[in-house]
Amino acid sequence: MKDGQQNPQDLIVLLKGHKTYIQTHNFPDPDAIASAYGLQYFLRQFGIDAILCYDGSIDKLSTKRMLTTFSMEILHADLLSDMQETDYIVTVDGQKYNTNFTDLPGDEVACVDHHPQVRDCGYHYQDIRMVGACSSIVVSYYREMGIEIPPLVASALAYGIKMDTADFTRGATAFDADMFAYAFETADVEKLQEMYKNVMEFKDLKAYAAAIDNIKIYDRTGFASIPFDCPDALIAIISDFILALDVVDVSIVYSVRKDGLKFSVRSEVEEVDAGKLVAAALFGYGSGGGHKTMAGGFVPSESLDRIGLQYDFYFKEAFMKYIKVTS
Ligand SMILES: [Mn+2]
Repeated sequence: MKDGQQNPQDLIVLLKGHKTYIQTHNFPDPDAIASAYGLQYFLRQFGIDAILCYDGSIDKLSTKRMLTTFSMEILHADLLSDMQETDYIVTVDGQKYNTNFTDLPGDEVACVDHHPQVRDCGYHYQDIRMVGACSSIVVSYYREMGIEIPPLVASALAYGIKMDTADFTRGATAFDADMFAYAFETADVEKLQEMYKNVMEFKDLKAYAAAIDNIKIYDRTGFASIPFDCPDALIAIISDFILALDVVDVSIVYSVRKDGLKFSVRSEVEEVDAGKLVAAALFGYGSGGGHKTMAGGFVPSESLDRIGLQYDFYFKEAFMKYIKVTS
């Protein structure tokens, strides 16, 4: 199947009569959760009752709060023991075979996403568009089918768009702005505002402090290591935080985990594609990928053992080598 916009009617026809799950990428962020929730309500209008699911954890305050603010139910993979191989799965905000996508027993038949496709997943329906937020694509389904978005769902989708585009400053397109406007028309603005209050947890400060403590800047690229296990979403936030420095165009933050190093990479310059950068820099030892502006990666402990104690130095060299070649 080719990338690009699809007719949501085809998705409805495909799923009709099948037990359906909507799966987000592991450790879902607000855009992933909003997309799943928005798609769930959309499909329900056509008699398809989908179950939302994810793997990893929902551990950031912003994502945890979404579940209560918007009254969502999303099941952890551990609770899906009755999922059959014949059940259908729609992957949102990510794709089958991605390193951050657990392969659940069901059949991944469809995908709604805004990340570049790395390999053909054999989807029967795939709507993959290079836009700022997956939530924007979901909003467009409502508009195309002429369905009004109820306030809670509209607020969640508007929040997903705002968060994934960093308030329209990261990877946003005119389409995202249009879809935000469409969702905002019916959104419960108070609920949306609630999501912006008291957003930081006290324990997050430890990760900020560690990153600030050892940040190193080479040639407009900022590196910081967090010497303990830190949730994916928080590493990403710290990567954004370092990118906000006036002397930084590319930020690379990694957290030291029991099973390896978890990377979050950001770029705000055209010459450096964050997805390609992390894939190239980790090549041979781990894996990585993502968008031009934001990406992630992982290097397992076995690989770190091969690199040795100097892995900080190794990765700095690997990232800088790629940046020098491209810029
Ligand atoms: Mn997204």
